[in-house]
This record gives sequence, structure tokens and C-alpha cells, in this order.
Amino acid sequence: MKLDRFIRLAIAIVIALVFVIAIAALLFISESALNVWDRLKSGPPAILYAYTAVLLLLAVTALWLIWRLVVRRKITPTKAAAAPLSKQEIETRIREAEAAGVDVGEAQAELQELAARQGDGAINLCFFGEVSAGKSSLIRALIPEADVVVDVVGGSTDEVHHYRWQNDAGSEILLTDVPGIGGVGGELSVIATNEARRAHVVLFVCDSDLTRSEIRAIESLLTFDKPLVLVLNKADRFTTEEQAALMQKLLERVDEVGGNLQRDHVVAVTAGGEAEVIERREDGSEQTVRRSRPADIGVLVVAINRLVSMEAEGLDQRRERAVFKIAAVRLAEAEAQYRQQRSEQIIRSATRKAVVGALAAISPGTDVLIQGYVGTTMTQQLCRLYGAAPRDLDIEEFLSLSQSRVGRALPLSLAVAGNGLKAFPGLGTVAGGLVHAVAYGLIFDALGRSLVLSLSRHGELVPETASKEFEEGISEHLEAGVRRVARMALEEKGD
Ligand SMILES: Nc1nc2c(ncn2[C@@H]2O[C@H](COP(=O)(O)OP(=O)(O)OP(=O)(O)O)[C@@H](O)[C@H]2O)c(=O)[nH]1
Ligand SMILES: [Mg+2]
Repeated sequence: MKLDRFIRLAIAIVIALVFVIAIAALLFISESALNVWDRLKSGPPAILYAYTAVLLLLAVTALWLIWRLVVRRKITPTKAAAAPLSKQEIETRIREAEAAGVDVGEAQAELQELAARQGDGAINLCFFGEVSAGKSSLIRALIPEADVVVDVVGGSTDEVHHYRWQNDAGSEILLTDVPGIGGVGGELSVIATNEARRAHVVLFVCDSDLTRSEIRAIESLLTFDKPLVLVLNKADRFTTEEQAALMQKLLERVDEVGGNLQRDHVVAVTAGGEAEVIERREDGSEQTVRRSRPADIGVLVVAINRLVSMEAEGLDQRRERAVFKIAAVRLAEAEAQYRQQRSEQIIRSATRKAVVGALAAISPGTDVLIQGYVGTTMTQQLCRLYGAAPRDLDIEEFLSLSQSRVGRALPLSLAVAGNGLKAFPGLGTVAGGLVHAVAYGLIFDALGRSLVLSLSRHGELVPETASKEFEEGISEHLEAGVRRVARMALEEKGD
């Protein structure tokens, strides 16, 4: 084809020209460089050094600028809080969160509870385990005069109870009975787990080989560095050989999840409890009566005595660290909730501004839709809320990358907006301006929501990743936001 030949010829000329220019530039540069070099060599050395220093400085500055512009930051996975917290650290975190407006009540309550228990001075042992394992029965066997509820029906303990006990050596001990884990609903399991984390030692009660949920519970306690004693209860149901085999199995199971239990931290006992037996009367009739089974908990008492006498100080430190960790978890939950509410406000306000602008036809138009003031402010505020400190350059890049994706999403946004407005009865034919306003609002709404997801996922603003995530989630966000934004537009229009 003629045109094709013409283009090839043009390209060939351009290539030839580029080469000629490149050769000329090379000659020119080398000539002047050699010239400068000659003069510098013949001049005083101070000038040579100063000249080289300035050249180096310029090169470094250029490299630095290129690095900032071109090299993208990689996403570093958010670090898990691995190192144990100190008292000062957790208190500082709480103070800072409080100053930012976060509700720190629960985190503070954990620290207050810890202080109260430390003031009391007793060693706190928590009986923990699945429903009906015999936790309450064990406490009753240790303190026969205590009023402890025990029942064949699982879930007999539905709140936390504390009992005071003094062992033979006179140590003050606080025994805690909690609801069994694995019951219906799961709320009681949460209460029990939190209470177990607050104790010095957890006496993990089971009545056979460990189930999956028991192993999970042990794993979770180990992440709080909780000292464990494994109590195999209802030993009366097993022969001596069976007991030994079961205890070995329990040791292995805990070992598999990194528990590293010593052999003397696994004990087999009989709490006793009550058995329902059918008695035959003299007249031949039968009746059911409750009989106490004899208890045999000597090995448990020995294990407790040893723990309490040997490790009191270490136990205190470990408990303190565990509670600081609970407080940190509570704080993180409160922060997440605060961020969720606050980001909602920020996105709403930006969306409203976009809608108002579009309705008043003062919107700059789709080409610079999100790169304007509203988009920048929303991005800055959301980043600040999530503790990300992006460079202005990153924000600009994020908005401009997202802008280029909006071009493709706008027709979809208009369609979704038009459809969404139909859901409002009595609107008649929907005016084009209103549809546009809703479509613009929707894009801000989608941008804000995807940015929140991106920030909470990565902990920082990585322009390319965040804008890609915006594009990927846009249709979903548009659908999810359409009623909300349509209502907003109608409110604004009505004013
Ligand atoms: N055979 C036998 N049964 C026991 C033993 N200890 C407790 N039981 C029975 O196990 C059942 C549950 O005992 P609880 O002490 O209420 O168990 P729990 O772990 O406190 O249960 P929840 O509070 O519901 O989680 C009762 O029927 C007890 O009689 C024991 O050593 N041997
Ligand atoms: Mg109980």
C-alpha cells in the first residue's frame, strides 16, 4: 500500500535524524567535557575538587528525584504486634487513641481490672474447658463448702464465678469457674476465653482425648503465653492403662501445637460430681436418687501447690503481659469501629459535595472529576484516619490513575444511577441533571469505600494498587451505594 510505504519512509527518516542528532550531541558533549577537563587540570586543584563535588551533588539529586517519581513503594505486610507490650507502651497507645476520639473504655477497664487483681495479691487459677467437662465439680471438690452449681445438663455455668481458696501452704488462691466453651451461640465461649486470659494459670479440663475445638482453644491460650495444666477429669471411667495412654496422647496433642507441656502438668483426676442411680424400694417400686461420687483430686492439689510455690513472680509478669495484650486487642477493635464511623462521615460529606456541585452545574466536568478539591480532601482525610502518611505526590498519582479508570466506569455509573432513581416513586421522568448528579456522587462514594478497604488492607496508600482495587470493586460499590446517593441527591434537590 502507498500509505504504508510512506509511513515506513517517514520512520526511516526520523531514525536517521535521531542518529545524526545523537552523534552530534555526543561529539559536542565530549568536546566540551574535554575542554572543561583540560582547563580544570591546568587551574588550581581547589577548583577541580569544588567542580567535581557540584557535579556529584547534581547527579545524586537527579537520582533521588527519579527514585521518588518512578520507583513505586512496595506494599509491606502490616506487622503483627509480636513483641510483648510494656505498661508504658499500652498506656501511651490508649492516651493517643483517646485524644483522637476513640472510645477507649474497654481497654482501660482491662487495665483497671488487672490493677485490682494485682492489689488483691491472690494467684488466679481459671478452670476452663468444654461444656460438662467437670470444671464446677472440680471447684466443689476443692472447696466443699462453696455453693457451686453442677449439673448433668451442659451449660450449667452461664457466668463467671470466683471462689477464694487457701492451699495447705497458706497461699491465697482465687479459683475462677467459667462457662464451658463450645455451647450454643458462642457468646459464653467468648466470656470464658477472655476470663481465662486474665488468669495466672489455666487449668484446662477435659474428659477424654482433645477435640478440634479444644485444641484451637489451647492454641489461642498459648498465643497469650498462658501457663497450662491439663486436667483429665472423670478418670473413674477409665482403667489405669487407658488413663496412661490418654495422658500421653494429651501431651502429644499439646506438643503438636507448640505447647511444650511438662509431664507433671498433665494430671488425671476424678472430681466426683453426682450420679443419678435408680434405687429399688422395699415395696418393689423404683426411684431415682442423686448420689455423690467420691472425689480423687490429690494430684491436682499437688500440681497447684507446686505451681504456686515455685513460679509466683514469673506468673505475675506473664499475666501482666497477657492482659496488656487483651487491652491492645480491645483498643484495636475500638479503633476499627471509630475508623469505620468516621470514614463513613468523610465519604458522605465528599459524596454530598460532589452531588451538590453537579446539581448546581458548577462541577468541573468528568475529565477532572475526582482530581479536584473534593477528591484530594477526601483522600487526605481517609489516609490520616488510617494512620497512613502519603506524600502529596502519591495522592496526586492515586487520583490521576483512578481518574483514568473513571472514564470507563462513567457510563456504568450513569446507568446504575438512572436505574436507582426509578426506585423512588413519584419522581416521574428523571431529569438528566439529576442522573448525572447521582452518577458523580456514586463515583466518589465508590472511590472512598475502595480506598478505605485498601488502606485497612495495606496500612498505607500505594497509588497503583489502590487505584487498581478501585477499578476492580467499582461496579459492586456503585450498586451498593445507589440508593444512599440517590436519596442524598433528592434531599439536596428538594432544598
Ligand atoms: N463420671 C464422672 N462424672 C463427673 C465427674 N465430674 C463431674 N462429672 C459429671 O459431669 C457433669 C458436668 O459437671 P459440671 O461440673 O457441671 O461440668 P462443667 O464443666 O462445670 O459444665 P458447664 O458449666 O456446663 O460447662 C455432671 O453431671 C457431673 O456429675 C467425674 O469425675 N466423673
Ligand atoms: Mg460449670
